[in-house]
Amino acid sequence: MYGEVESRIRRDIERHGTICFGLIDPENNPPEIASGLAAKIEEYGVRGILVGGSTAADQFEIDKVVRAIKSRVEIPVILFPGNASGVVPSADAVLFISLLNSEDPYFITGAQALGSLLVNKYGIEAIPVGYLVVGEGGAIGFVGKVRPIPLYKPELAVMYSLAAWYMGMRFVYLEAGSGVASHVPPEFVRKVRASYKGVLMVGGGIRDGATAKELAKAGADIIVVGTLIEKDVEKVREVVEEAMG
Ligand code: 1GP
Repeated sequence: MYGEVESRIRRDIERHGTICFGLIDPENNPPEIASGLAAKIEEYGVRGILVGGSTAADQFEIDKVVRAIKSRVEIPVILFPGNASGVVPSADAVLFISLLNSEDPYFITGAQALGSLLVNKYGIEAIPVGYLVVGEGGAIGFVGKVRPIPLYKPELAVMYSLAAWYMGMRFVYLEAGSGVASHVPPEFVRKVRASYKGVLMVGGGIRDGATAKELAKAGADIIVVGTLIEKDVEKVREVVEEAMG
């Protein structure tokens, strides 16, 4: 029923409880750098590489980065597109994201309609994801015209994640925004976990093992780190170890 990549992710979660993904932004990391970082974090135990970002628009460059990473790692390389131009042929799968709390229908269904033709043409496995931006929101909050869910109002995220489930979205991604000061609080994750049955991803502002451990205990299935890979790649090992407990 599930595609190859999704099945593998689910097996990994079953085996480890919580797993980590590394997000590599092709705008900041040329192919040689990106592939070196990916190889390193694979060694540290990261179980998937996301490639994309809210402002990454150069399709040729994204494809070069994906191909370079794929030549160095065995774990799946999954697109994390900020727009239709984030879909490139060489990836193993794509997070087919709907930004549920955007105020602009373009980010909920418009970009998806445009991107769908490319996903189909390239034959890429699509993983349906309800994307919720919470708190500060960072660049995606701005670019995606988001009405962010306040960090003290997890009930709103519970509503959205239930709606995502009923609409058939097998993953929900709670996003605080890349590089933000405040990550999604564990209590917030716990509340969503209590009602959402799908795969729960959490990312934005996660920089240490203790935080990863708390979020894993609160019920996150996948913890995403991005900025830390560029700033202090060795520390990703600690995040992975604490998340997987
Ligand atoms: C952003 O959740 C990811 O989409 C990662 O955030 O860069 O803060 O780790 P960081």
